[in-house]
Amino acid sequence: MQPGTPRLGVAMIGYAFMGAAHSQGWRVAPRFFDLPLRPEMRVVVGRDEARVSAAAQRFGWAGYETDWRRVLQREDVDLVDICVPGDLHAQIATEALQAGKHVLCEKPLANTVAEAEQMASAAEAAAVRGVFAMVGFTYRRVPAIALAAQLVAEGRLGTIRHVRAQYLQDWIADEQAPLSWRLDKEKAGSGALGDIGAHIVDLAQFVTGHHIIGVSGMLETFVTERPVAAEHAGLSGTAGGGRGPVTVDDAAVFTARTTGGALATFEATRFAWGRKNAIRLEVNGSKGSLAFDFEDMNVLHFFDATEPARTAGFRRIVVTEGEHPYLAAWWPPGHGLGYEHGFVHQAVDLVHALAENRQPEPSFAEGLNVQRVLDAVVRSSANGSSWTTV
Ligand code: SOE
Repeated sequence: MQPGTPRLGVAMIGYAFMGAAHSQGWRVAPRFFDLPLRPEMRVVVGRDEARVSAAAQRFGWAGYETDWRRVLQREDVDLVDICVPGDLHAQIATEALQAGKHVLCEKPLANTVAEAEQMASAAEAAAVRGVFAMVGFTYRRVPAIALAAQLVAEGRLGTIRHVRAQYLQDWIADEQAPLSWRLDKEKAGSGALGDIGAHIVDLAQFVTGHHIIGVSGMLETFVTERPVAAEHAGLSGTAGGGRGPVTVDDAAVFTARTTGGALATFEATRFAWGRKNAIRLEVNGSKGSLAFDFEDMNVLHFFDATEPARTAGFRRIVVTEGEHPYLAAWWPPGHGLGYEHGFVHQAVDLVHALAENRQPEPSFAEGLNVQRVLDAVVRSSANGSSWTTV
């Protein structure tokens, strides 16, 4: 980065799993990419002083605060990065935008469509003043996914006919796995649907360039009561005494139609034993197919149906060449990337958009669109899986 590069003061609210990942993004981005603004990790916010000060030290933040409203008053903060559960997104994002701070907000954008609408209109008003908001659908920044989107946009797949999207995890497949905020509707809004289903809705729309126009869905909660957690660690934790209700869905399955005339299927579950973070996306077009699985995230499979049938077959592209999206900044070919690189690329893309005074993508409007799809799935499921327009 050039000496004299203008600074971008960042405040991050929350410091758990997502906070650690975002910290990594902010810390590494300026070290590997030439950025037009230098992100500075000024302050991390959390309610528990002992824990937030330890997080500041560990993740490399210059300071900490225990009240998020205080950072909105700080002159040295230009951007607020929201990494807390969904019940706080609307309030923090709206006040931050009103205070003139750019916002990066974790997904799903909100817990309800009404909150997402409020956030999208706050973002629209702020954009007029050159203050921008983006939602953190990080998997868009996985190079193999970005390459898939490029191939579709270049017409290599022709007309898109099918999207098959799955997000499979198993971290609560054990019926004794304890409760956490992700299983609490008040905090998370929904379960697998919003937490991981939101990602595959975004990915399907991002890769194809289509939007979902209607759905037919089913939600299920397989385990309705679990032990209360004594300690939280990572996604789960250790069980303590007593039990409490699970108030969200464990799994969501839905079919959909898209603006481009494709038929799509979606499955999001935390009950797929052995599947840890399997985001699988398959797209079939009139001229070929693409397939991706995050558990082999440096690879994209491409079938080109215009090739002679005699030798045609799925091609396994190792997406680590300098000409692949984001890869010029990284390692020699074959030296793959990991989960955290999506957060680095997210910071890079956001910083470029801000420096160029343009709307970063995905915008809050796009986050609202995903929220409307999730809401349609909930309504459909509650109504015997009836066809529900978005
Ligand atoms: C838990 O299911 C979780 O951490 C999600 O909240 C993230 O968005 C996903 O990327 C990984 O899994």
